[in-house]
Amino acid sequence: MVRKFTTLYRHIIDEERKIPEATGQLSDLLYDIALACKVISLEVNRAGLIDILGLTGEENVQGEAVKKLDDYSNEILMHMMKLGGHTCAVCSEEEENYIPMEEKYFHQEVLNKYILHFDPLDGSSNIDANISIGTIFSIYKRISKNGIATLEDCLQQGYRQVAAGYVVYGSSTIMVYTAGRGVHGFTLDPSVGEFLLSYENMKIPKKSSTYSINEGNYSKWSKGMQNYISYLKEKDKDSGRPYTARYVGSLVADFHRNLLYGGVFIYPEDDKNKNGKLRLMYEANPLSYIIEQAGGRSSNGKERILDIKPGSLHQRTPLFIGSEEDVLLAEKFLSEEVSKNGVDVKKQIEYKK
Ligand code: P6P
Repeated sequence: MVRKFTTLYRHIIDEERKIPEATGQLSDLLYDIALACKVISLEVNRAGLIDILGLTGEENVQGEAVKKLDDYSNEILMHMMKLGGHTCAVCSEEEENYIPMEEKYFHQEVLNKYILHFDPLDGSSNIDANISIGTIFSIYKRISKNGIATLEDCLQQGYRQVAAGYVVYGSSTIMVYTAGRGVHGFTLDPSVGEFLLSYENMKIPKKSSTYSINEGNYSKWSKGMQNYISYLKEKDKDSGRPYTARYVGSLVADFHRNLLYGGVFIYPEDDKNKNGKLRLMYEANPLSYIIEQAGGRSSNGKERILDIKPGSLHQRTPLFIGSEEDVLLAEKFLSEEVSKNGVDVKKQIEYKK
C-alpha cells in the first residue's frame, strides 16, 4: 500500500482549491512562513550544539557576531515577509510598533493584502535547558484598501483571523495551522526538508484530566481561581479527579500536548498582573482560533478571547484554553457564587461562538 505522503505545500494547495475565490496568496504566505520556520528550526537545533544560546554580541565558532535566537528568528521572518510580498504590515513580539511594508516591497502582481502577527520564538529563555520552544503566527486581511497599512489594520478582533498556526521546535519540528477548515499538523522530515502531514483534522477531547498552570502563583490568584485548582486536586473518581498537572513553562509545548491529549492551560490574572502575562495578538488569538477549530474553547475567564477588541499591539490577557468542558468549569468557578465543594453558579457564562 502506498503510504500517503502529503507535504504542507500539497495540503495548502488542495485546501485552496476547495475555495473558488482563492487567489493563492494566502497559500503562498503560509508557505513562506513555513520556509522561515524551517530555517529557524535549523538554527534552534544547531544552537544546542555550538552554544550560541542566549548571547548577544558574543562571537560563535565561526567568529560571527551572534544574535540571540529570538532576534535571529525575528529577522528571518521579517526578511521572508519582505521577499514574499503578501503582507502590508508585520507585527512582532520583538518590535514595539507595527512594521508597515514599504511600498518598494509591494509586488505589482501581488496585492500585499495580509497582516501578520507573530511571536518569533516564544519561550526562548527555555532553550538553554533544551526545552521545546515555538513560533506562533496570526494572519488577517487588511481593512484599508491600499497603500501603507494602518494601525487599525493591525488591531482587529481575533475572530477576523483568516489563518493561524504555530511551529514547536522539540524532539521533532511540528507545524500546526488552520485556515478556517480544520486544524492540521505536519512533521518536518529533515532528510527531505519537507513538512509532512502527520495529524489531519485535529480535534481536542471535550473533557480531560490534565491541567497546566504555574501553581507558584497560587497565593496571588482570586478566591475563585484557588477554589478551581483545589477542586481539580480533590479525589473523586466519577469526575476523573484528581487531575494530572503538566506544565512545561513553554506555551507552545503545553498547548500542543493539550491539543493532542486533552487538557486545560491557564495563565490567569493575579494580584500583580491584572491582565495576566500572555499577549492577545500573537499568543492568545492564534491559539484560540486553532482551539475553536479543533472543538475546544478559549476565554479570558469571562469573555471569548476571539471577541476581545484589541487596544494595543502588545496587550496582555488572562488565558483559559483547551478542552471545552474544562474551560467552562474554570469559568464557572471564576463567576460569583462558587463554593469549594462544587459549583453553585447563579449565572451561566454567556458565550457566543
Ligand atoms: P511562567 C515563556 O516565557 C512564556 O511566555 C510562555 O511560553 C509560558 O507559557 C509562560 O511564559 C510561562 O510563564 O510565569 O509560568 O514562567
